[in-house]
Amino acid sequence: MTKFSFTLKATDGRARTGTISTPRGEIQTPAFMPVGTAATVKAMMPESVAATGADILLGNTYHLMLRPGAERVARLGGLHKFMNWNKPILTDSGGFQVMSLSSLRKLTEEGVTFASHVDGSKHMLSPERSMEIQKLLGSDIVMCFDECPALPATEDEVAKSMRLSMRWAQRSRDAFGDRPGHALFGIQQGGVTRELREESAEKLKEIGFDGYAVGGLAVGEGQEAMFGVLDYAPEMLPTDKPRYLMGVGKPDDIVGAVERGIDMMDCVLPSRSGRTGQAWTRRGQVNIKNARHADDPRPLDEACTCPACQNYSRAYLHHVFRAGEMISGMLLTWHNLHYYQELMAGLRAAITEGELARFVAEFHETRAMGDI
Ligand code: PRF
Ligand code: ZN
Repeated sequence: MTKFSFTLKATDGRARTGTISTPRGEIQTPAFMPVGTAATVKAMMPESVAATGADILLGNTYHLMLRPGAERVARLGGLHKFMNWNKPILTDSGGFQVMSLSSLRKLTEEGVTFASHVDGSKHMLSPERSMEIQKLLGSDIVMCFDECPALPATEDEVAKSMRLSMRWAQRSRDAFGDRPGHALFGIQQGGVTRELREESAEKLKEIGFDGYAVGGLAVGEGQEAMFGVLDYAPEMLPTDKPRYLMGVGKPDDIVGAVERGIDMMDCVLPSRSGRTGQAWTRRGQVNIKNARHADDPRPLDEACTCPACQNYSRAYLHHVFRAGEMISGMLLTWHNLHYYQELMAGLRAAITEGELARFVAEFHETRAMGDI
Protein backbone atom coordinates (compact mmCIF):
# COMPACT_ATOMS: atom_id res chain seq x y z
CA MET A 1 0.00 0.00 0.00
CA THR A 2 1.14 3.53 -0.82
CA LYS A 3 2.17 5.26 2.35
CA PHE A 4 1.56 8.94 2.92
CA SER A 5 4.49 10.96 1.59
CA PHE A 6 5.45 14.42 0.37
CA THR A 7 7.97 15.08 -2.38
CA LEU A 8 9.20 18.58 -3.14
CA LYS A 9 9.74 19.11 -6.87
CA ALA A 10 10.85 22.72 -7.16
CA THR A 11 11.16 25.93 -5.19
CA ASP A 12 11.16 29.57 -6.26
CA GLY A 13 12.10 31.92 -3.45
CA ARG A 14 10.15 30.69 -0.44
CA ALA A 15 7.44 29.14 -2.67
CA ARG A 16 7.36 25.38 -3.23
CA THR A 17 5.70 22.89 -5.55
CA GLY A 18 5.46 19.18 -4.92
CA THR A 19 3.28 16.10 -4.65
CA ILE A 20 1.55 14.51 -1.67
CA SER A 21 1.03 10.79 -2.29
CA THR A 22 -1.74 8.91 -0.51
CA PRO A 23 -3.37 5.50 -1.12
CA ARG A 24 -6.36 7.41 -2.58
CA GLY A 25 -4.28 9.39 -5.05
CA GLU A 26 -1.86 12.24 -5.48
CA ILE A 27 -2.30 15.87 -4.47
CA GLN A 28 -0.34 18.42 -6.48
CA THR A 29 0.82 21.33 -4.31
CA PRO A 30 0.25 24.19 -3.81
CA ALA A 31 -3.28 22.75 -3.51
CA PHE A 32 -6.63 24.37 -2.91
CA MET A 33 -9.19 22.17 -1.11
CA PRO A 34 -12.87 22.90 -1.76
CA VAL A 35 -14.96 22.66 1.41
CA GLY A 36 -17.45 19.78 1.61
CA THR A 37 -18.66 20.48 5.13
CA ALA A 38 -21.79 18.29 5.28
CA ALA A 39 -20.60 15.51 2.93
CA THR A 40 -21.23 17.67 -0.13
CA VAL A 41 -19.59 20.62 -1.82
CA LYS A 42 -22.83 22.59 -1.93
CA ALA A 43 -24.44 22.84 -5.40
CA MET A 44 -21.83 20.50 -6.98
CA MET A 45 -21.86 16.83 -7.95
CA PRO A 46 -18.59 15.20 -6.81
CA GLU A 47 -17.64 14.38 -10.41
CA SER A 48 -18.03 18.10 -11.21
CA VAL A 49 -15.77 19.02 -8.30
CA ALA A 50 -13.18 16.61 -9.70
CA ALA A 51 -13.63 18.15 -13.17
CA THR A 52 -12.62 21.57 -11.77
CA GLY A 53 -9.23 20.00 -10.98
CA ALA A 54 -9.55 19.41 -7.22
CA ASP A 55 -7.34 16.59 -5.91
CA ILE A 56 -8.71 16.67 -2.35
CA LEU A 57 -11.73 17.90 -0.38
CA LEU A 58 -12.14 19.12 3.16
CA GLY A 59 -14.78 17.61 5.44
CA ASN A 60 -15.85 18.65 8.94
CA THR A 61 -15.86 16.56 12.11
CA TYR A 62 -18.22 19.02 13.80
CA HIS A 63 -21.00 18.93 11.19
CA LEU A 64 -20.78 15.21 10.42
CA MET A 65 -20.77 14.13 14.09
CA LEU A 66 -24.02 16.07 14.60
CA ARG A 67 -25.63 15.03 11.32
CA PRO A 68 -25.73 12.23 10.16
CA GLY A 69 -23.36 11.00 12.93
CA ALA A 70 -19.89 9.50 12.55
CA GLU A 71 -20.93 5.97 13.59
CA ARG A 72 -23.66 6.01 10.92
CA VAL A 73 -21.19 7.14 8.21
CA ALA A 74 -18.85 4.33 9.30
CA ARG A 75 -21.65 1.73 9.10
CA LEU A 76 -22.42 2.98 5.59
CA GLY A 77 -18.84 2.40 4.47
CA GLY A 78 -17.11 5.66 5.35
CA LEU A 79 -17.29 9.21 4.06
CA HIS A 80 -15.73 8.54 0.63
CA LYS A 81 -18.36 5.95 -0.25
CA PHE A 82 -21.17 7.86 1.46
CA MET A 83 -20.60 11.01 -0.62
CA ASN A 84 -19.22 9.31 -3.76
CA TRP A 85 -15.78 10.98 -3.64
CA ASN A 86 -12.92 8.51 -3.90
CA LYS A 87 -9.98 10.92 -3.91
CA PRO A 88 -8.34 12.09 -0.66
CA ILE A 89 -10.33 13.82 2.08
CA LEU A 90 -8.88 16.00 4.84
CA THR A 91 -11.08 16.50 7.89
CA ASP A 92 -10.91 19.39 10.31
CA SER A 93 -11.03 18.34 13.93
CA GLY A 94 -14.09 20.21 15.20
CA GLY A 95 -12.83 22.65 17.83
CA PHE A 96 -12.74 25.64 15.49
CA GLN A 97 -16.32 25.00 14.33
CA VAL A 98 -17.58 24.46 17.91
CA MET A 99 -16.28 27.92 18.76
CA SER A 100 -17.84 29.61 15.74
CA LEU A 101 -21.15 27.70 15.38
CA SER A 102 -22.38 26.12 18.60
CA SER A 103 -23.82 27.64 21.77
CA LEU A 104 -23.42 26.85 25.51
CA ARG A 105 -19.76 25.97 25.01
CA LYS A 106 -17.70 24.90 27.99
CA LEU A 107 -13.96 24.54 27.53
CA THR A 108 -11.86 22.51 29.99
CA GLU A 109 -8.49 20.76 29.94
CA GLU A 110 -10.35 17.60 28.92
CA GLY A 111 -12.05 19.13 25.87
CA VAL A 112 -15.19 21.04 25.02
CA THR A 113 -18.89 20.39 25.67
CA PHE A 114 -21.41 22.22 23.55
CA ALA A 115 -24.97 22.38 22.26
CA SER A 116 -25.60 21.48 18.62
CA HIS A 117 -26.49 24.35 16.27
CA VAL A 118 -28.87 21.89 14.54
CA ASP A 119 -31.15 20.78 17.40
CA GLY A 120 -29.62 22.00 20.68
CA SER A 121 -28.55 18.47 21.76
CA LYS A 122 -25.48 18.22 24.04
CA HIS A 123 -22.17 16.85 22.75
CA MET A 124 -18.54 16.54 23.76
CA LEU A 125 -15.32 16.78 21.78
CA SER A 126 -11.85 15.99 23.07
CA PRO A 127 -8.63 15.11 21.28
CA GLU A 128 -9.47 11.40 21.74
CA ARG A 129 -13.07 11.68 20.49
CA SER A 130 -12.02 13.87 17.54
CA MET A 131 -9.42 11.24 16.49
CA GLU A 132 -12.08 8.52 16.84
CA ILE A 133 -14.61 10.44 14.71
CA GLN A 134 -12.07 11.24 11.98
CA LYS A 135 -11.15 7.52 11.90
CA LEU A 136 -14.85 6.52 11.66
CA LEU A 137 -15.24 8.93 8.74
CA GLY A 138 -12.21 7.35 7.03
CA SER A 139 -10.38 10.66 6.64
CA ASP A 140 -7.04 10.48 4.81
CA ILE A 141 -5.58 13.57 6.47
CA VAL A 142 -6.63 13.97 10.10
CA MET A 143 -6.22 17.28 11.91
CA CYS A 144 -5.20 17.59 15.57
CA PHE A 145 -7.83 18.83 17.98
CA ASP A 146 -6.96 22.45 18.77
CA GLU A 147 -8.40 25.70 20.03
CA CYS A 148 -8.36 28.83 17.89
CA PRO A 149 -8.78 31.77 20.28
CA ALA A 150 -11.56 34.22 19.45
CA LEU A 151 -10.35 37.73 18.65
CA PRO A 152 -9.78 40.18 20.15
CA ALA A 153 -7.62 38.35 22.69
CA THR A 154 -4.74 39.47 24.89
CA GLU A 155 -1.28 37.99 24.32
CA ASP A 156 -1.66 36.18 27.64
CA GLU A 157 -4.92 34.58 26.49
CA VAL A 158 -3.36 33.61 23.16
CA ALA A 159 -0.38 32.04 25.00
CA LYS A 160 -2.61 30.03 27.36
CA SER A 161 -4.78 28.85 24.47
CA MET A 162 -1.74 27.88 22.36
CA ARG A 163 -0.26 25.83 25.26
CA LEU A 164 -3.60 24.03 25.70
CA SER A 165 -3.61 23.28 21.96
CA MET A 166 -0.08 21.87 22.26
CA ARG A 167 -1.14 19.53 25.12
CA TRP A 168 -4.09 18.52 22.94
CA ALA A 169 -1.68 17.97 20.02
CA GLN A 170 0.24 15.41 22.12
CA ARG A 171 -3.04 13.71 23.12
CA SER A 172 -4.15 13.72 19.46
CA ARG A 173 -0.85 12.08 18.43
CA ASP A 174 -1.21 9.42 21.18
CA ALA A 175 -4.85 8.69 20.29
CA PHE A 176 -4.22 8.61 16.52
CA GLY A 177 -1.63 5.84 16.93
CA ASP A 178 0.01 4.23 13.92
CA ARG A 179 -2.23 4.17 10.84
CA PRO A 180 -0.22 3.50 7.65
CA GLY A 181 -1.57 5.43 4.67
CA HIS A 182 -3.29 7.99 6.90
CA ALA A 183 -1.70 11.23 8.00
CA LEU A 184 -1.99 13.34 11.14
CA PHE A 185 -1.26 17.06 10.89
CA GLY A 186 -0.30 19.29 13.83
CA ILE A 187 -1.67 22.84 14.03
CA GLN A 188 0.52 25.79 14.98
CA GLN A 189 -1.18 28.50 17.03
CA GLY A 190 0.17 31.63 18.75
CA GLY A 191 -1.74 34.50 17.15
CA VAL A 192 0.40 37.26 15.69
CA THR A 193 3.21 36.89 18.28
CA ARG A 194 6.45 35.54 16.84
CA GLU A 195 7.71 34.02 20.12
CA LEU A 196 4.43 32.12 20.61
CA ARG A 197 4.52 30.86 17.01
CA GLU A 198 8.10 29.68 17.63
CA GLU A 199 7.18 27.92 20.89
CA SER A 200 4.24 26.24 19.16
CA ALA A 201 6.35 25.10 16.19
CA GLU A 202 9.04 23.65 18.49
CA LYS A 203 6.46 21.69 20.48
CA LEU A 204 4.83 20.30 17.32
CA LYS A 205 8.19 19.26 15.82
CA GLU A 206 9.11 17.54 19.09
CA ILE A 207 5.86 15.51 18.92
CA GLY A 208 6.31 14.83 15.19
CA PHE A 209 3.58 14.99 12.52
CA ASP A 210 3.08 14.06 8.87
CA GLY A 211 2.26 17.68 8.04
CA TYR A 212 1.92 21.02 9.80
CA ALA A 213 -0.88 23.56 9.64
CA VAL A 214 -0.72 27.26 10.39
CA GLY A 215 -3.90 27.87 12.38
CA GLY A 216 -5.29 30.93 14.09
CA LEU A 217 -5.00 33.23 11.06
CA ALA A 218 -7.68 34.78 8.84
CA VAL A 219 -9.73 35.38 11.96
CA GLY A 220 -10.14 39.11 11.51
CA GLU A 221 -6.53 40.34 11.77
CA GLY A 222 -6.43 41.56 8.15
CA GLN A 223 -4.22 40.60 5.23
CA GLU A 224 -1.24 42.73 6.24
CA ALA A 225 -1.04 41.17 9.72
CA MET A 226 -1.59 37.69 8.26
CA PHE A 227 1.22 38.15 5.72
CA GLY A 228 3.34 39.52 8.58
CA VAL A 229 3.01 36.17 10.38
CA LEU A 230 3.45 34.21 7.14
CA ASP A 231 6.74 36.03 6.62
CA TYR A 232 8.22 33.88 9.42
CA ALA A 233 5.79 31.11 10.50
CA PRO A 234 6.15 28.62 7.59
CA GLU A 235 9.96 28.58 7.97
CA MET A 236 9.56 27.47 11.60
CA LEU A 237 7.98 24.24 10.29
CA PRO A 238 9.85 21.32 8.68
CA THR A 239 10.83 21.84 5.02
CA ASP A 240 10.14 18.22 4.07
CA LYS A 241 6.50 18.13 5.25
CA PRO A 242 3.40 19.83 3.79
CA ARG A 243 2.39 23.19 5.29
CA TYR A 244 -1.32 23.94 5.38
CA LEU A 245 -2.83 27.39 5.96
CA MET A 246 -6.32 26.81 7.40
CA GLY A 247 -9.36 28.72 6.14
CA VAL A 248 -7.69 30.94 3.50
CA GLY A 249 -8.84 32.66 1.44
CA LYS A 250 -9.45 35.22 -1.30
CA PRO A 251 -7.38 34.75 -4.50
CA ASP A 252 -4.85 37.42 -3.48
CA ASP A 253 -4.51 35.83 0.01
CA ILE A 254 -3.75 32.52 -1.69
CA VAL A 255 -1.11 34.01 -3.98
CA GLY A 256 0.55 35.79 -1.03
CA ALA A 257 0.49 32.63 1.09
CA VAL A 258 2.02 30.51 -1.68
CA GLU A 259 4.75 33.13 -2.17
CA ARG A 260 5.52 32.70 1.55
CA GLY A 261 5.88 28.90 1.50
CA ILE A 262 2.35 27.52 2.04
CA ASP A 263 1.47 24.22 0.26
CA MET A 264 -2.24 23.70 1.03
CA MET A 265 -5.28 25.87 1.70
CA ASP A 266 -9.04 25.55 2.08
CA CYS A 267 -11.84 28.09 2.08
CA VAL A 268 -15.63 28.22 1.71
CA LEU A 269 -15.30 31.44 -0.30
CA PRO A 270 -15.52 30.13 -3.91
CA SER A 271 -18.46 27.84 -3.11
CA ARG A 272 -20.26 30.14 -0.67
CA SER A 273 -19.95 33.25 -2.83
CA GLY A 274 -21.15 31.23 -5.84
CA ARG A 275 -24.46 30.84 -4.05
CA THR A 276 -24.76 34.57 -3.28
CA GLY A 277 -24.13 35.77 -6.84
CA GLN A 278 -20.42 36.57 -6.45
CA ALA A 279 -18.00 35.39 -9.10
CA TRP A 280 -14.19 35.47 -8.95
CA THR A 281 -12.38 36.02 -12.23
CA ARG A 282 -8.88 36.97 -13.38
CA ARG A 283 -10.12 40.56 -13.31
CA GLY A 284 -11.41 40.44 -9.75
CA GLN A 285 -14.85 40.09 -8.23
CA VAL A 286 -18.06 40.27 -10.27
CA ASN A 287 -21.48 40.71 -8.68
CA ILE A 288 -23.85 38.96 -11.11
CA LYS A 289 -26.96 40.49 -9.55
CA ASN A 290 -25.84 43.93 -10.74
CA ALA A 291 -28.25 45.43 -13.33
CA ARG A 292 -25.38 46.11 -15.76
CA HIS A 293 -25.31 42.37 -16.65
CA ALA A 294 -29.02 42.13 -17.60
CA ASP A 295 -28.46 42.58 -21.37
CA ASP A 296 -24.84 41.40 -21.57
CA PRO A 297 -24.46 38.52 -24.07
CA ARG A 298 -20.79 37.96 -23.14
CA PRO A 299 -19.60 35.18 -20.81
CA LEU A 300 -18.39 35.90 -17.28
CA ASP A 301 -14.81 35.44 -18.46
CA GLU A 302 -14.01 34.96 -22.16
CA ALA A 303 -10.82 33.07 -21.32
CA CYS A 304 -12.43 30.62 -18.88
CA THR A 305 -13.11 27.04 -20.02
CA CYS A 306 -15.69 26.19 -17.32
CA PRO A 307 -19.27 25.22 -18.34
CA ALA A 308 -20.71 28.50 -17.00
CA CYS A 309 -18.42 30.55 -19.24
CA GLN A 310 -18.54 28.18 -22.24
CA ASN A 311 -22.33 27.91 -22.49
CA TYR A 312 -24.00 30.86 -20.77
CA SER A 313 -24.10 34.66 -20.99
CA ARG A 314 -23.85 37.14 -18.14
CA ALA A 315 -27.46 38.01 -18.98
CA TYR A 316 -28.52 34.39 -18.32
CA LEU A 317 -26.50 34.13 -15.11
CA HIS A 318 -28.03 37.44 -13.98
CA HIS A 319 -31.54 36.22 -14.80
CA VAL A 320 -31.32 32.87 -13.00
CA PHE A 321 -29.82 34.54 -9.94
CA ARG A 322 -32.61 37.14 -9.83
CA ALA A 323 -35.23 34.41 -10.37
CA GLY A 324 -33.78 32.36 -7.49
CA GLU A 325 -33.15 29.36 -9.75
CA MET A 326 -30.91 26.59 -8.39
CA ILE A 327 -28.77 26.55 -11.54
CA SER A 328 -27.47 29.97 -10.51
CA GLY A 329 -25.57 28.59 -7.52
CA MET A 330 -24.50 25.54 -9.54
CA LEU A 331 -22.97 27.52 -12.42
CA LEU A 332 -21.30 30.21 -10.31
CA THR A 333 -19.87 27.67 -7.85
CA TRP A 334 -18.49 25.65 -10.77
CA HIS A 335 -16.93 28.75 -12.28
CA ASN A 336 -15.43 29.88 -8.96
CA LEU A 337 -13.94 26.46 -8.15
CA HIS A 338 -12.61 26.20 -11.72
CA TYR A 339 -11.01 29.64 -11.39
CA TYR A 340 -9.41 28.72 -8.05
CA GLN A 341 -8.02 25.45 -9.43
CA GLU A 342 -6.70 27.18 -12.53
CA LEU A 343 -4.97 29.73 -10.29
CA MET A 344 -3.33 26.87 -8.33
CA ALA A 345 -2.21 25.17 -11.56
CA GLY A 346 -0.75 28.50 -12.73
CA LEU A 347 1.13 28.93 -9.45
CA ARG A 348 2.51 25.37 -9.64
CA ALA A 349 3.69 25.85 -13.23
CA ALA A 350 5.25 29.23 -12.42
CA ILE A 351 7.17 27.82 -9.43
CA THR A 352 8.36 24.87 -11.54
CA GLU A 353 9.66 27.27 -14.19
CA GLY A 354 11.17 29.71 -11.68
CA GLU A 355 8.78 32.37 -13.00
CA LEU A 356 6.71 33.04 -9.88
CA ALA A 357 7.56 36.74 -9.65
CA ARG A 358 6.42 37.31 -13.25
CA PHE A 359 3.24 35.26 -12.65
CA VAL A 360 2.38 37.21 -9.50
CA ALA A 361 3.01 40.57 -11.20
CA GLU A 362 0.68 39.58 -14.05
CA PHE A 363 -1.93 38.32 -11.56
CA HIS A 364 -2.03 41.73 -9.87
CA GLU A 365 -1.93 43.67 -13.16
CA THR A 366 -4.89 41.75 -14.61
CA ARG A 367 -6.94 42.29 -11.44
CA ALA A 368 -6.09 46.00 -11.42
CA MET A 369 -7.70 46.33 -14.89
CA GLY A 370 -11.06 45.55 -13.26
CA ASP A 371 -14.05 43.68 -14.72
CA ILE A 372 -14.79 44.04 -18.47
N1 PRF B 1 -7.87 25.49 13.64
C1 PRF B 1 -8.68 24.53 13.08
N2 PRF B 1 -9.42 24.77 12.00
C2 PRF B 1 -9.38 26.00 11.45
C3 PRF B 1 -8.59 27.03 11.98
C4 PRF B 1 -7.78 26.78 13.13
O1 PRF B 1 -7.06 27.62 13.66
C5 PRF B 1 -8.80 28.16 11.16
C6 PRF B 1 -8.20 29.49 11.29
N3 PRF B 1 -8.31 30.26 10.13
C7 PRF B 1 -9.71 27.76 10.16
N4 PRF B 1 -10.05 26.46 10.36
N5 PRF B 1 -8.69 23.32 13.63
ZN1 ZN C 1 -15.84 30.20 -15.91
